[in-house]
Amino acid sequence: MNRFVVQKHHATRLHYDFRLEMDGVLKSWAVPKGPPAGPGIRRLAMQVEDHPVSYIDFEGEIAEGSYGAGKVEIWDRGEYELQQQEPDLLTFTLHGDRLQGEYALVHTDAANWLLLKRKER
Ligand SMILES: [Mn+2]
Repeated sequence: MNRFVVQKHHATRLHYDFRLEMDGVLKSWAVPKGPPAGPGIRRLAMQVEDHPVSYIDFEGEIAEGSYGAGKVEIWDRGEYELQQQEPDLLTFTLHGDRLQGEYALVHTDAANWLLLKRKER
């Protein structure tokens, strides 16, 4: 299984960086309101640049004056199973400490995606 991480990032604007280990990199989305707690909630997830896999364990302080300055803490981590991988749709099951179950990322336009939790089957 591949790994995922959610890093809570206290930058100028608080957001949660949702990252999936995929194809040798961390595919990354910035989620301003954080991952949805339950089904029926859609959260804007802006795709950002891929990060190196080594970043998966990063916690700490990004220095003042650097891009993304502020504290980064690991909010959740674990493994995931990929179910569907299409250009505009990813579905996967998360096995994290906080996030458990089936989620989807749906591409809407430009860098914008929606992160949602799917109903239990
Ligand atoms: Mn960030």
